[in-house]
Amino acid sequence: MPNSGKSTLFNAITGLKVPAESYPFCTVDPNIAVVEVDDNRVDLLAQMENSHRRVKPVIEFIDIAGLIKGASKGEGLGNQFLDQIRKVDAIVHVIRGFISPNVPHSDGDLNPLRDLETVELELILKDLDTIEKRYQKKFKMAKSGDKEAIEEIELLERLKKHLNEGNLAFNFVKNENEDKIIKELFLLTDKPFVYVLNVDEHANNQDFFSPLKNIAVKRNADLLILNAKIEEELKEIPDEERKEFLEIYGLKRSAIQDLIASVYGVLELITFFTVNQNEARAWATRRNSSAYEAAGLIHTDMQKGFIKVEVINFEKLKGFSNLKEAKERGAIEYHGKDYTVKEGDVLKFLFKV
Ligand SMILES: Nc1nc2c(ncn2[C@@H]2O[C@H](COP(=O)(O)OP(=O)(O)OP(=O)(O)O)[C@@H](O)[C@H]2O)c(=O)[nH]1
Ligand SMILES: [Mg+2]
Repeated sequence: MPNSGKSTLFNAITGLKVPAESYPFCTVDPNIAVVEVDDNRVDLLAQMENSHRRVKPVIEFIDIAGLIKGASKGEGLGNQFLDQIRKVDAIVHVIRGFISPNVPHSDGDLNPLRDLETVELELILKDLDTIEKRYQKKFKMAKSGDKEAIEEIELLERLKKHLNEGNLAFNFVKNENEDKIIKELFLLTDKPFVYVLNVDEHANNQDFFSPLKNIAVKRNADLLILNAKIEEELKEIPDEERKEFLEIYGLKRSAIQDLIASVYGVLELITFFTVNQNEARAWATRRNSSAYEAAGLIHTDMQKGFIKVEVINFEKLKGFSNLKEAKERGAIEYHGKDYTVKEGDVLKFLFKV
């Protein structure tokens, strides 16, 4: 929604901004921030192996304008932003939980659950439009007896019913083949969500919390409570004064890293590492990726010429002074292409060029 604190949170996030030039995929755009995912395991690995560089994964955040009632029918600025939503992997839905007479609320009073439902309804309605268009197209083909079209029509009918009942496409139970068909529709609600309730010190957050928690559980989404304004101010505060500043508000640490962790979680990402003299690096990959897929993230040559992978988990490696010692003591495992990469694995790919 407008005035829920999206840009405020976005500005807070950009406190962790890394120079966009280092990431060639990043267009220079004031509404896009490339943020490093902090992971001190990279620092420890770099120390251990005397690496020159440290590289951490990044997340690209895009700040869009608020959606209002009717956005799916072109009301407000929202429409052009619906297309931006289509391109992302996950949605951080910022919900207003602060009272401020100076900041108008487009629907009057403070009501986080209603706001959440208003915005999601627009996304759902837009998805229903998309499904309907596809349905009409396939309907003609189904009538002429096309077997695949008949199956798809049946799927689209079930999906329509699911959305009409107020559910997100993300929560639709589907098999692999159905998932492939649905992915082609690029639905707005077929993505993981993180809900952020943006509160301030005056609002009674407990009242809002449990209805939001219920819906988050139902959606399989994550829910965070934070104060975007404090997070934004925190950005300007020198490191040595931060602790004291946070204590004034009864906070232990900034919530931005929690937000990044949530995004990681809903995207089902895990971290693995590679390390040599040149660089210590953390990589993000989907849970249950194979070693072969992980190699492909790094380089296609590495994937094509894959021979085997040396594996030691970071937790185990910590017990040695470096990789060389771990190897001498027989702590390194060797696996093939099908090895399932685990959170915290330190990998070395052996490949022929
Ligand atoms: N009191 C208070 N004000 C806040 C808080 N978060 C944001 N604001 C204020 O609310 C106003 C709107 O915040 P924005 O971050 O611009 O809202 P937005 O969601 O980006 O709004 P649109 O871009 O119009 O959709 C600004 O004046 C913020 O300073 C908060 O936690 N407490
Ligand atoms: Mg904004």
